[in-house]
Amino acid sequence: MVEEAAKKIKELLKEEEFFAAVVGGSGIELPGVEREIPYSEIPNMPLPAVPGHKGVVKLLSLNGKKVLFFEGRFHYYEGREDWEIRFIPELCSLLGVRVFIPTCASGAVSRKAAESEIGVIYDHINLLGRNPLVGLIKSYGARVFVNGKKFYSKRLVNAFLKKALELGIDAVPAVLAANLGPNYETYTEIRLLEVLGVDCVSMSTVPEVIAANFYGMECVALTVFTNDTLNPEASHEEVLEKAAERSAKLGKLIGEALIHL
Ligand code: 6GU
Repeated sequence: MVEEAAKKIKELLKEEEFFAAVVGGSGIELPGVEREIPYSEIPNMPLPAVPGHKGVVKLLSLNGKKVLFFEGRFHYYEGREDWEIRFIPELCSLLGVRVFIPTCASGAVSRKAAESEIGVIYDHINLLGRNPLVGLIKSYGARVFVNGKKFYSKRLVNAFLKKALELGIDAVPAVLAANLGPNYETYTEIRLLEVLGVDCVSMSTVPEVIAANFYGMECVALTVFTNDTLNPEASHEEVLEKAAERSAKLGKLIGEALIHL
């Protein structure tokens, strides 16, 4: 099923292999766009249902490095099945992608995150109550017991932090928690997360990192802190404004970092 999708992308883009893949909901712009394919042209590919999630995959060329940028992703809170959550990571592995980078918006839980703009994720807590690898033991055997201590590549975490420093972008290493959603956290849930050592919380990214590691790719995840979870007074406009500004910085950071990886 995913093989058919991979075949189509190779045909349309006239490329056999891609260096890296970036996944985002919306709002990030990356440099070097050469072509773009709507998800609807890719066989068996799920289509985004969240408003503002586009559903296009872009081919970027960054200093000759071919990078795929998936704009539009799938969340468990939409009622998606495990295969849909695995789809983009599995597709990427079939396309020869070596570096897999999901991005997301998140709420800042820790003081460190609340005072920064961007998080370079180096660990996570999966609070989804779901795991995209459930059931795969039937076809893959013991390979499903992926080592969680190696989910985030030290090499990539360090490369992104270093590049952010060079560019004057305010990025910090961060622990991400994923909640199923679709509701945002309660006051007491936020306190719980804080006690657990969480810096930020989202509803995506974590399951994609799990799947990507299963499929053998080197991973890091990046997040823009769009709101301070403990500041309910922030207006929606303020949140959107912050998100746009920080997403622009994240796009710049990703573009620059990928060139030098
Ligand atoms: Cl505050 N919580 C969650 N779970 N996801 C988010 C968020 C908060 N802000 C952006 N995404």
